[in-house]
Amino acid sequence: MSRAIYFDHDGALDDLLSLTLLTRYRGIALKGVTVTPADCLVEPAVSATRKILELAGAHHVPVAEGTLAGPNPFPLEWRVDALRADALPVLNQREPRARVSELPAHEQLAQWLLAAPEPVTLLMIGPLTNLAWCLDSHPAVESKIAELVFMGGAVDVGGNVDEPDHDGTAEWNVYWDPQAAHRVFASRIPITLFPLDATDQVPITSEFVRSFGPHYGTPLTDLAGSLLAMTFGGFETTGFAYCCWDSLTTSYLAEPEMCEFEDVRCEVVTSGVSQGRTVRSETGRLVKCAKKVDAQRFYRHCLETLTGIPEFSTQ
Ligand code: AGV
Ligand code: CA
Repeated sequence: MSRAIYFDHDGALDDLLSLTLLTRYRGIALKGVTVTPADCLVEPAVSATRKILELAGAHHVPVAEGTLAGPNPFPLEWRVDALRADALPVLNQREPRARVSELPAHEQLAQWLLAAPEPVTLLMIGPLTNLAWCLDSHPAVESKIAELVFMGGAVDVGGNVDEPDHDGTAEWNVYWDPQAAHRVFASRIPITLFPLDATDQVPITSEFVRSFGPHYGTPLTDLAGSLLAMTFGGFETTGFAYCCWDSLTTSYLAEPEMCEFEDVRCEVVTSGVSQGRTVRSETGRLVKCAKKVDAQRFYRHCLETLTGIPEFSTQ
């Protein structure tokens, strides 16, 4: 029996790589994808999502476009990456068939969850806006989620928000809509968190990207290698390395032993110069927090998943 997954992403290069991985995992039934208009231009992000599903033979998976926005927009320089991904030749070999929902993402997500026969896994690798709306508008959604796997936060390390009037302690997915994260943390949904504490350990290195070269010619490895190559240049221009934030989080669904976890009590700061910070607090809610990663094993996992060659060694 495969496990039902609903997936919400926000269209960055790492999100699209995550979708590509997800389509390859055995034992997982991807039931629906929602796109949050956060770290992307939503139209090309939805388009690229449908094209990836087409390329992966998963055009039966429906997609819903998000319309709810948080208060702190992402830099436009990052959001345009979705245009570049959507234009990649490997994604434009034929028309994508995946259906786009008539409902906006938040309403569609609620409908999917309410209709689920058993509690499901929800993977969210962008802000939590859609889920927060579901919890407020359809309280019965809460008991339909067996586990929320979320990329976000920075617990014992610095954040990645570099904006005026902010102290830099927050991670972007929480910062985009701090109130939404606060709402989800106030629920009783079990949360498995992949904060920067863990994802800082898997930067997109030149070695990792080049390891896709020998597999050139198979569509999914070509796609993944291209998405990864497009992340380069960030460190040189901003001082922040692009990491496998979302793809590490996604890989947890296939290989949960790749990380070590700590049960942490924390809360979300919703206003002021630290808004979006996830801070340890004795009165905070318990989350299962990824802290240590076997980075080499993760890089190998990506290559093996996408090439279909088990035990492939990057040497
Ligand atoms: O904070 C990490 C989140 C992840 O979900 N995103 C990127 C991943 O999709 C925001 C982000 C932080 N730094 C970035 C980001 C950067 N340098 N470029 C693009 N997005
Ligand atoms: Ca993301």
